[in-house]
Amino acid sequence: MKITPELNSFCLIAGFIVLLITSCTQVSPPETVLPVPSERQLAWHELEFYAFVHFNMNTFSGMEWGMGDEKPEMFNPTELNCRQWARVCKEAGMKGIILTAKHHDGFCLWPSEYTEHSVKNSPWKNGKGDVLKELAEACEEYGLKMGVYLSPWDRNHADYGMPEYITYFRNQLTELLSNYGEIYEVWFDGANGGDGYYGGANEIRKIDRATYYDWGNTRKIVRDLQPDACMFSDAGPDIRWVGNEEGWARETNWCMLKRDDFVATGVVSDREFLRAGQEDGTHWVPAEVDVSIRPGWYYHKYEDHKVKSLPHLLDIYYNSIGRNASLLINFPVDTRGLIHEKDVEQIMKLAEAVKADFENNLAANKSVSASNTRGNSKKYKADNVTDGFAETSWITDDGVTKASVTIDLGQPSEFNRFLVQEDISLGQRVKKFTVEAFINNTWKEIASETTIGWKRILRLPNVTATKVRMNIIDAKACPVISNIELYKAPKVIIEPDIIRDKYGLVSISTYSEGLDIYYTLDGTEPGNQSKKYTEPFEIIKRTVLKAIVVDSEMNKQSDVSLAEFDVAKTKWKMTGEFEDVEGAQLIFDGNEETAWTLRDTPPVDIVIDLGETLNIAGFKYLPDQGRGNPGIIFNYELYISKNRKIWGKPVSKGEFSNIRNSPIWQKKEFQAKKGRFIKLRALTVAEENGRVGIAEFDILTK
Ligand code: FUL
Repeated sequence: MKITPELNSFCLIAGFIVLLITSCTQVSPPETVLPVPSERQLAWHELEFYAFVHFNMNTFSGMEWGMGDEKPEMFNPTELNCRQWARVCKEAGMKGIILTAKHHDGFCLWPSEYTEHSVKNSPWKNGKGDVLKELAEACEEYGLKMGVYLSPWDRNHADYGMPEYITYFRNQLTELLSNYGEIYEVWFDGANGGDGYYGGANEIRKIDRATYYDWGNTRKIVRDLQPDACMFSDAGPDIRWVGNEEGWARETNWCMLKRDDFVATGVVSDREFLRAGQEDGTHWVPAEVDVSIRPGWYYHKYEDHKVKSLPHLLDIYYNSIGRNASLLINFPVDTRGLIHEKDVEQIMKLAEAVKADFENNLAANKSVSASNTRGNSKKYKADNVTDGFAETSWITDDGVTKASVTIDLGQPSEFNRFLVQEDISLGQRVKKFTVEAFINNTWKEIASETTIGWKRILRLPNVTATKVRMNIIDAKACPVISNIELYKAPKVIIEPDIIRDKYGLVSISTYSEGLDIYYTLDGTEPGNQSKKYTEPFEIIKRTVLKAIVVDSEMNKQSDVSLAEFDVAKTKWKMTGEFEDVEGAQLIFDGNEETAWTLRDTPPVDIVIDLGETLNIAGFKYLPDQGRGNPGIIFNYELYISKNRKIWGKPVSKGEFSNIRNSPIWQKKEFQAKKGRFIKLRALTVAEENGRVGIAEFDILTK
């Protein structure tokens, strides 16, 4: 056939029309994979990081669970300032605050119409105050959301356990949800029923969790008054507990739960379901990780030295937000009514570290290709994962549950964080994925993981690659990936951990890998000209060890860690009745986290054989560092003997002043005396429970 100019133009036009038709053909969006989140849940997912404030009667009674017989007069903060709470939370990058409006002891932080057991009968602001109102104003000022914790269990109320209490509880709920503006989360604690004051009855009251609260109708109040609020309880209905209070979710974490299996009671006996969700769950009930910045939920002065460290907080951050859960960090507001300085310092360290980790997204706007794109449509193209828009996603054809997406970084780039998100409005789909890096022209697998959900962040060793590929290995249906980000988080330069075992072997460690440790043994300040730590070494006599962490690349160094050692405990032995007690060895192991709790109540003698005669001029005692009234010695005597028969007078005696409030290392010095046996006599303890607990014991020689 002869190609005439007419034919040529005809072909061109026809081609154009075919192209037009193809590109105009609507590629259908994927079907949702049920269940999917509600609008209110979607809004909640976006918050990710918000604060709990435990501040109430327990702050003043020193308890974690008050009995309900506390007097309103006890509630008297001296400098209560909700604006300080809001400022700290805002600066820390948190999006809201949930306050314990009423805890198990029943005291109300707002002047409820339905009880006398509230701020209205306290000396604070002459009974004219309302903490909820002050918090609502502070949240408004700082652009934060506000949530309320209302304990269903009430150890103060005379009617608890009877139908009348439900009316009371609902009235309170109505007050809280009507008078303080928008509430984003209502926290219904799972702890329920037991002993209490109950208006003076002082008895044990049990309720039937399945029926007592008539949850269906109680929850309706929340839906009617605050339709956008999510309700938290062990098994939802909107948000589930993560099954621990330590700050972690499982790596495999589904947002779904077979809610109806639990919803009647709101209690899940197998916590594994809470930690990991259920792949075949029938309802969208994502996990919230609740954890306190200190060991306790409420403020106790004796925990001032136990505010979580930056490494600990970073682990919590990555093990919650990085694992498809939200993070609710608690501040135990103190008796002044302020977030304590030490808590502020630590949360700001976390905020700065998180900011530094996610400073520069190396994948932003980089070109992306995929093994399959839904209907070859631009709408679902691979680049959607790096375009910065949550609304656009890379989606494959129906039935394609194995697919890859490759980000071309254009040049060798170093990273150690991989962040990925699914568009959960279409359901959580991915069951398994891997990440590969293109290094020196070869693909190398750097991660093999399971679920994604709203957000998954992987912490990886530093990798330098030109391309990064994510392979979806298995999914419930075609994957819908809305976002991928890559970062190079800086190393965390924090003072090193030093630990010496019973035999004098000293180990020094850093939190981040790839850092150097330098140390001195003569009391001088270490620097990068000091001795470099390469492996554990021995210290068997009196020595001051100072160590720092150095990042040579960045020319940065940490603060100094200081450890004062005396003789190694190689030959030390417990004697007498404790000789074979396994736990007794824990007081020589150099590990401050482990402790020995004695069965006997004081007075009790602990006799240690040092295995050699030493000139002893002092001793050190670290009480049990565990949570909840660990054993703490208060009055003591210390004796020294050469032969374990003649002890003479104590070389030191008295009290460990303020040890209950501050259970840190106690050091006592005395006139030196030679001896091989040491007897520590615990005369009294600081806690009413009468327990004697020892984390570590040491001596000072001359
Ligand atoms: C628990 C409560 O019993 C604790 O006191 C605390 O409020 C914590 C957040 O939830 O179930």
